[in-house]
Amino acid sequence: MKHFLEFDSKLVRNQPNLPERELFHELVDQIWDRNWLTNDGPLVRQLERELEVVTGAAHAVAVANGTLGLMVAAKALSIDGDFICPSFTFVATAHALYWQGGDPIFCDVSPRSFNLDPDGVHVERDRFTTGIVATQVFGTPLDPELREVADEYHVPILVDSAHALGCGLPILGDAEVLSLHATKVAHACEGGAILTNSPDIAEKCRLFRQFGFQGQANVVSEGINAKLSELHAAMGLLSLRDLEAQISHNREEYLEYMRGLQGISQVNLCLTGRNYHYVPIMVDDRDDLAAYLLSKGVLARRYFYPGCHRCEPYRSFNPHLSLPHTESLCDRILILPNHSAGNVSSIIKEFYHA
Ligand code: T4K
Repeated sequence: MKHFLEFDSKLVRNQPNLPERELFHELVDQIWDRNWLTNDGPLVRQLERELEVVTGAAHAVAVANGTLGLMVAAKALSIDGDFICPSFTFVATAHALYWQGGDPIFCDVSPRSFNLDPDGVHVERDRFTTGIVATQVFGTPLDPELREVADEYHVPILVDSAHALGCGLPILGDAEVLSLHATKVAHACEGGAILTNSPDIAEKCRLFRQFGFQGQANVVSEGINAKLSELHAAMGLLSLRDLEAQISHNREEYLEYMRGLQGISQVNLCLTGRNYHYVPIMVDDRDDLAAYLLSKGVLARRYFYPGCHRCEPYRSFNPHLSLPHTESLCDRILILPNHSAGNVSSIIKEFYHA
């Protein structure tokens, strides 16, 4: 089978943003000089401080990727049994907690915000629910009522903020998790961070991230290896410094799409978060349009097809579960590349003979 690189690299597609090569080399030289590669190194700490400034969170705890961030944060919040969770999210949201013994109760999303619907949480929640896990899809804000629902039922909220860096959203969850994966608005190749305003939760996450070690020799709790390396932190720091420029570029592209897609009645350009990293459109004939774009050299992605509840192992647990809004979105949303807006819009016009 061909590696997707052979195929994808020729296409107009979303791609990682790279900082200046020389700046990366300078940081790599520093790492060499210190010969300090991982275990809470100085670049990791610097990245954490800069993430705190950018997000406004009191504490940022860097981790090896967003998935491990969700696992560590869920452990710190004791979300360890049934948890309410959207199905319109990347499968990592459900997998991370299921992997450590949690049981997702999939709940429908609002067709307007694409995010967890607080009314659905009221319906689905029972006395065994240990927490609410909510994704800020495309970096859009959660309904603040979720906080009230969580407080009413005395359960914590874990927010999957993998898409939301740079969106300026206030911290609503007890902990929130960023992804710094290569395809995100700022990235560390692989990486992530847990954000929280609680010093106790931050302290727990730091312990769990490093095998439960307090200091060099004392193991005071359970733990896992979720540490970020210095090399990854170097990339993360430089990428974070380009965040504002990246957002301006994304915004220009989004506005260009607004102009380019105007008047095509079949296409609904959806709202996106303030980092404008995702350009979602909603169309009824999504798969035909995606195939047409591909035939013209443009890779547009289906998000989050088919929906977590229709992925294994969850589908087998509850094969008849129906989440109408989620299913409608999974079947109609297409993410366009966040560059080449003019070109892609004209191909879409062609498709619809608009
Ligand atoms: N929660 C949510 C809501 C998430 O979206 C994610 C991750 C997570 C949690 C978990 O966070 P992490 O554990 O990943 O930190 C990607 C990413 O693999 C995944 O990180 C991401 N979400 C997910 C939504 O997207 P794919 O399979 O859709 O994309 P991928 O990796 O094939 O790349 C997309 C395009 O970018 C392709 O055209 C190829 C191109 N590309 C990709 C890479 C990695 C490049 O040109 N260069 C590259 O190095 O999963």
